[in-house]
Amino acid sequence: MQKFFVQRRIRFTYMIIFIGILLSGGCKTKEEKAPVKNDSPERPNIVIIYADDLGYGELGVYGATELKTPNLDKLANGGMRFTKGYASSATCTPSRYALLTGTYPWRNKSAKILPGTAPLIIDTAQMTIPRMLREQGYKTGIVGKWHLGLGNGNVNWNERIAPGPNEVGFEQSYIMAATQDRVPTVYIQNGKVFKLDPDDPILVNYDTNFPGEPTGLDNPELLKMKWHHGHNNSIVNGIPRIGFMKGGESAKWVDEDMADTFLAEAQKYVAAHKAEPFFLYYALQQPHVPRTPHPRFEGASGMGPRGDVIVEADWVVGEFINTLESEGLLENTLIVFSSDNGPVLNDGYYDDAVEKLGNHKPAGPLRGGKYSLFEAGTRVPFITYWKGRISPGVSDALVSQLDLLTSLANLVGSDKKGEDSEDLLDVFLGKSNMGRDQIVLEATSRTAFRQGDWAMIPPYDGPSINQSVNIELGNDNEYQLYNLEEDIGQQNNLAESHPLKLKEMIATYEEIRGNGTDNLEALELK
Ligand code: NG6
Ligand code: CA
Repeated sequence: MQKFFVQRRIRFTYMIIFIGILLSGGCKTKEEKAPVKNDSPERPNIVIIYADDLGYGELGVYGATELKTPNLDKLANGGMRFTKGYASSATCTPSRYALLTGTYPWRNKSAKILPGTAPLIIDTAQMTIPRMLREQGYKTGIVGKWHLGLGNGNVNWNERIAPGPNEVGFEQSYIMAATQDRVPTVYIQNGKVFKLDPDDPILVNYDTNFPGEPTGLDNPELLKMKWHHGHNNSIVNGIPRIGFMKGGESAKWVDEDMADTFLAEAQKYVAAHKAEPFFLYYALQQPHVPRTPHPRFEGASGMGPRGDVIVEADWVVGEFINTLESEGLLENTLIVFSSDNGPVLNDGYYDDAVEKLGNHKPAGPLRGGKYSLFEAGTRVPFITYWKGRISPGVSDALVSQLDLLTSLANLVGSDKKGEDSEDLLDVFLGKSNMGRDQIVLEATSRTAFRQGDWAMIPPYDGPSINQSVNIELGNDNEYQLYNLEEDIGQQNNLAESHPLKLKEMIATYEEIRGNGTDNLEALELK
């Protein structure tokens, strides 16, 4: 009899312990998603492929029917496709800053669209993805668009240009300084202008032209592409640019060859480093203006140059992945694909982007576009792929490019973190659906807030539409509140009907953003 009770007590004790284990970790709630340290760090190669101005609705897998993107569709179908993946900003420089540093761009006053002469905006002591990986023994390289500034404010383009990518963690760099529409229109390899003839030095100025040099404004007869707004300074290859440039003839890029040039450099990088873990940031220039497809892609989309360069971008991604495959690296490489901001049609040149769009919807079902606080500004294609490791699927978790730094650190066994970067490694690998709770989104120095299914845009002065690009910016003198689950197109402002939700979101937003209570008071006055 006593033995029976002892056995019952033991069973009871076991049961209590079991329940205790369950409560302490077995059943995780949303609040408890404290980062799980990765006990078995790995060292796969890591590649981030980053498009420029590619919208949420641009790929077949994201709903495009008029535009064919077979290679990116294949990548997405073989990996994890995120439906709520965000760039940090609706323009390039701030998004790229956030991607590399894991820090919100609005914390850095210089993180705005930069001219080609701007100084480097990443502190050379700051943690970045390449620096973190380099500390872990990775080889690190960048090929493509930089647009994070170079030098200290007074660059001599004829000498070594520093600081730049090589001073913030990249051992190798082959870049364009800013954008394809900004001077200097040359490639820069490890700080040196590529193929520069010392007898034909480069001069760059964003304020005044060099005497006697033609411009888009004064010499329309020299143009093969016409400017619509802005873009009427120096002419290079018949294309008028932003900023003035003189000299450097032998170093000037050929716009139509840019995709092939960057692809070849990316492939070279892989071949050179296939024996060691490497990180490559492959920053495509498409479909940013000026849209200059190689002649073999001209007409490929039936949508004019904008569609053609998206087809071209899809092709280079396919070729690049073929290289990884033929080098036997696909099972040992984590690929992340995304875009720096949402889509724009007319971004300053007459290139038929509007006229030949047909039924294509660059932003898919989203409202706004590049420069906008509405969803299309920052919600972008976001794909992770790792053959044999990421089971193909679609994830609705809220993720940001900000999160890559801390998540990749966890993957490779580093304890480095970005200031605003969450560890979502399991989410990126498709093993968890618990993404971020919230995110602050930026668009040309204004910010909005997403929390769960809700998006909140504070009141802003300024035009509701940017007439030049014909994009709704999200400015309104009232608060805007949208339930994205029910209203992905942000048509019904629920601010009036959901005052408590609005108040709660403003409070959290201001806590993160550090705006004080100005906006909250304004709300209460209403
Ligand atoms: C804008 C340019 C636009 C584009 C953008 C930067 C004008 C009128 N517009 O100022 O064409 O270059 O800057 O785009 O000059 S981004 O994707 O690099 O942020
Ligand atoms: Ca961009």
